[in-house]
Amino acid sequence: MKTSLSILALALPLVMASPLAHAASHSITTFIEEQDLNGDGKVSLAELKAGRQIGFMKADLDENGTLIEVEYVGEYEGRLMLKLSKIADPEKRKEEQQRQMRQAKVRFNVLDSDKSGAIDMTEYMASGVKMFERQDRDKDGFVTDKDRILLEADTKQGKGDDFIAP
Ligand SMILES: [Ca+2]
Ligand SMILES: [Ca+2]
Ligand SMILES: [Ca+2]
Repeated sequence: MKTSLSILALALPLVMASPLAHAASHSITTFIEEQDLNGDGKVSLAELKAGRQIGFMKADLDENGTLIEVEYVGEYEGRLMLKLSKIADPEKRKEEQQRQMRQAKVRFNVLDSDKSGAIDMTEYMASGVKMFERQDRDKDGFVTDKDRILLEADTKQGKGDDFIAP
């Protein structure tokens, strides 16, 4: 009994700080964490493009140059599981997983802009560039922590958006 109680006490703050509390500004922080390849704390468009290219190649399991749904969703699921492992509550984890996987399928259809049933590199890149431009709030060509602060201020005034990285 004593053991399970102390585990609960340990787990609780983790749940509170979980990615479930997903603010728009949080997505810029995640974006920088994931896309800042040279570790200088900001993301350039060139970095974004390089990262997108690697991501695409990783997902393209049969290496035919396009991503079908199972490839796109599968690659996302791998990264998602890693993130979700930080959520202590198994119920919450499952709920979040189902929600995120539903969104991944929706994103697949959005990314497949010509509705060919597969995402090609052009489509994948275009969505990355669009995402970059939206995150770069001050339009200086880099996504930085300053953009996160700007977004936070805009959100407070009701001008921010809930754009989620595809
Ligand atoms: Ca493929
Ligand atoms: Ca397509
Ligand atoms: Ca910027």
